[in-house]
Amino acid sequence: MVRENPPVKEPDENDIEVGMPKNWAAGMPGVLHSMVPALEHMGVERTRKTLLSMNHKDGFDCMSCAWPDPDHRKAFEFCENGAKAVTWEATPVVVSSDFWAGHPVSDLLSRSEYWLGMQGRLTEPVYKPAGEDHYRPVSWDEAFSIVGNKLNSLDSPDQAAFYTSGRTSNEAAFAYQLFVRGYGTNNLPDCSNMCHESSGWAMGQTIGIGKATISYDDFGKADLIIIMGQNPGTNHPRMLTALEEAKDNGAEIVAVNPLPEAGLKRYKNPQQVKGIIGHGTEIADQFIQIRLGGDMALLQAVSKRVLDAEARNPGTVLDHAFLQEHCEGLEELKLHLAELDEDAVLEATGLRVEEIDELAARYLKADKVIVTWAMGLTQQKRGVATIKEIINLLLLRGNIGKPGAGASPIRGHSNVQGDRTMGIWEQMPPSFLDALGKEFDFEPPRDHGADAVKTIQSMREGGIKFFMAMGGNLVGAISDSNAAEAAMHGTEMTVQVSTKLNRSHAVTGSEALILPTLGRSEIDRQAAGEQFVSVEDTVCAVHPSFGKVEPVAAALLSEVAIITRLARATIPGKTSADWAGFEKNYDLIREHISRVVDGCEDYNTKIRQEGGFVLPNGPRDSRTFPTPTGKAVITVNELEHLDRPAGTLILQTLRSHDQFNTTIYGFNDRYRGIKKGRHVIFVNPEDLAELGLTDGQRVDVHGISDDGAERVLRNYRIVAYPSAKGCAAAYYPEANVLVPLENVAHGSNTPVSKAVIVRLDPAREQEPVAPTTAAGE
Ligand SMILES: Nc1nc2c(c(=O)[nH]1)N[C@H]1C(S)=C(S)[C@@H](COP(=O)(O)OP(=O)(O)OC[C@H]3O[C@@H](n4cnc5c(=O)[nH]c(N)nc54)[C@H](O)[C@@H]3O)O[C@H]1N2
Ligand SMILES: Nc1nc2c(c(=O)[nH]1)N[C@H]1C(S)=C(S)[C@@H](COP(=O)(O)OP(=O)(O)OC[C@H]3O[C@@H](n4cnc5c(=O)[nH]c(N)nc54)[C@H](O)[C@@H]3O)O[C@H]1N2
Ligand SMILES: [Mo]
Repeated sequence: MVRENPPVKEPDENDIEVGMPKNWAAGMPGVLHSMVPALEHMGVERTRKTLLSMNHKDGFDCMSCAWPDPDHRKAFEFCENGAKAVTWEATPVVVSSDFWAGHPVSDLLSRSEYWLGMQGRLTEPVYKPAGEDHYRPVSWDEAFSIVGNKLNSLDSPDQAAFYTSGRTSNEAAFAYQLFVRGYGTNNLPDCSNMCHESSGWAMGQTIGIGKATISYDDFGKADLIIIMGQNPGTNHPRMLTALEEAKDNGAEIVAVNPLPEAGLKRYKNPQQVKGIIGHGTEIADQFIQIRLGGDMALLQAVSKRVLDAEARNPGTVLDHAFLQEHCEGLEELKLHLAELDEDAVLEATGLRVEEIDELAARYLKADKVIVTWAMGLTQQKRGVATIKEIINLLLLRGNIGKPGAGASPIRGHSNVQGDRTMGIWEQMPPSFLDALGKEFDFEPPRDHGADAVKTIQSMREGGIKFFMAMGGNLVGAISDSNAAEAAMHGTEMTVQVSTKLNRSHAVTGSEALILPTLGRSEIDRQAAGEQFVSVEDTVCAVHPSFGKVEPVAAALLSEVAIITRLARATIPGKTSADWAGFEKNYDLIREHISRVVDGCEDYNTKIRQEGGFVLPNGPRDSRTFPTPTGKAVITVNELEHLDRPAGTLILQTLRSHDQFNTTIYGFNDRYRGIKKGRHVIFVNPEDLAELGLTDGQRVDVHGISDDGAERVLRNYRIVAYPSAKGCAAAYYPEANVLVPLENVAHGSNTPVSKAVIVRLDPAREQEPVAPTTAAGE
């Protein structure tokens, strides 16, 4: 079954082809696109076992995003990008034992993320001793004792940090945070720190819980769905089916985005005849092309119009009974918004008054409103305040805690929400720590730990010397790549638990280990038999996930096995945890989860019910708000927007259609008309004219910041693109070199990846440019 790695072909960035962007998403081409690489890489049998069991009730949970499964699952309930994710994981191509001798770390450092990922699955633990440039295979026992000895030699547990990426299962996450707290630190940074942290903060402070207040079925019941700062056609493609159903039921949809994203315009559903041969469904009734960072102003302006309408017709607009019984802070909001500077709103949003009026009219007409959002809102300096304004707007008309209405952050990684529920957070509340300590007879550390940005800052200052990652690619994902890599290089030991190679395996501490692990699609056999794991989706539904294909290598351990064996090598007897028992049978872990994690009582029983179970959620279920006063808090937020010095642009960093975060599947961004390359910057044609630049020209993109450090992306091709005026876009993770580490959102400390001030200079070395043609199908 195992295959040698084929030579990896990378495109020449000078041959990028640029065609017209698409105005529709998915449809049959989407499904076909997904099947071809799967069949090519995995063959018929493995393709059948993976693609056709993904998202089925006895199959595994798709690892591509946290979008929920409807109860009525269909055979096609996977999407093009889900298929890419599973093909990437379940590939039979492996990194062989002799790979390491031929590829020193210095060679890995010169390789792209694409090349690294294409080497195939990691199959055996490897170790790089201090002072050496090569990893070499080691036994599992050797690996655990190297790590355990290192951890026990540190002066303080706070000199270690333990990262988690959001694919880790609930069982592994629970065991991991127990090990880390048993060892003695709360340094548990995670990908969420760079992702929906702003949502968690804003919602926690206003409605008392940082999770969506809707269930899957609410989409079909809504009158109005407002999608802000999110590109579902690429990043949550199955959401388009829910939006189509909502439209069929009469809902209006508004998209707020600086870019006219394909999936927000029209959707061709591959499961319906009209999606295969017809025009598909028009998705957005109104497209609001907002400037980067302008959402806070837009939301305040709409709330002001709602309050004005109430003032004109008292008693008829606001949900007075709801506000009276469940909310506080309305009067302060009224006073604040009465002073709203409409000129500042137009400046911040770049919109016309009529567009804002139209959105307000739609909001006032609708009885049931859902607002969804993703990275366009969270990765902003004022991301927390912006999301608080969403809550304000929803509360005014009682749009929380009733069918068809609510606040819905759409999570990214498939189990990032579950990981948080299980205690992966550097700031878990005392009630959780108390329960954990009681359950396992130890005293958990109480000081808050370091988040992702603080971990890098602490490494730079010599504080954190040991770094372990349960999945992910922190140096690839975090801002200020050069600074982050220098900090990581300065540590004493790095340990990566991974399925495939990435940049974080090349940017090491003086000693480094790679511990390969099973993917979610693979069968997990332990002493007590085949194990399943559990995950939580973006609407708080928890369900089991069963691996289906043979593991790609016999030596692979599950994440749970790696954590429990490491705990035995590092902190035997420190807690009362039966680590060996955990590894044998994950039911034992779930028994503890039942007693420690709120809402997970009888976990082993509930997880075995058909379809799993839904975690309780006070605002959604009963309009109870677990805030200090028991009321939802309407907040007052000072309007702020970005100043853009003359001659500069605001840049957002986003995902192409051919990537999963730092994993690059390919070099096309079909919906945006890009083929064979990623080094492009999308710029509005009017901005180009003002800056004296042209489509196709090569430029160096300079990040402008106060610290005077040089941050530059060289030789990028300009693509004239209908982005909002003054707002450019380039692909993450490459563009991370431009984002200063200190540029973080107020409150959540999330890197501001969607608002970087840049200057474009003609490239130092001019390269020939391929002509613009109509690329794409
Ligand atoms: N195929 C695939 N699926 C994925 C991922 C992937 O990389 N590939 N990543 C997963 C993860 S971890 C996450 S968090 C999600 C990310 O899902 P998204 O948040 O959809 O991801 P981005 O590509 O960052 O897109 C941000 C969107 O917000 C818009 N935007 C940017 N700034 C602003 C702003 O100021 N205001 C408004 N209104 N809009 C703005 C952009 O134009 C873009 O459409 O997707 C998940 N799913
Ligand atoms: N500039 C900019 N930066 C960003 C963002 C942005 O929009 N712009 N988005 C941010 C967001 S939303 C996020 S979530 C982060 C993502 O940050 P991360 O989660 O750290 O990054 P990923 O690229 O998702 O991690 C991919 C790696 O995970 C490993 N992996 C995959 N599956 C498994 C598994 O089952 N188990 C284990 N142990 N390992 C596995 C593989 O080795 C793979 O190389 O990036 C953030 N960074
Ligand atoms: Mo994310």
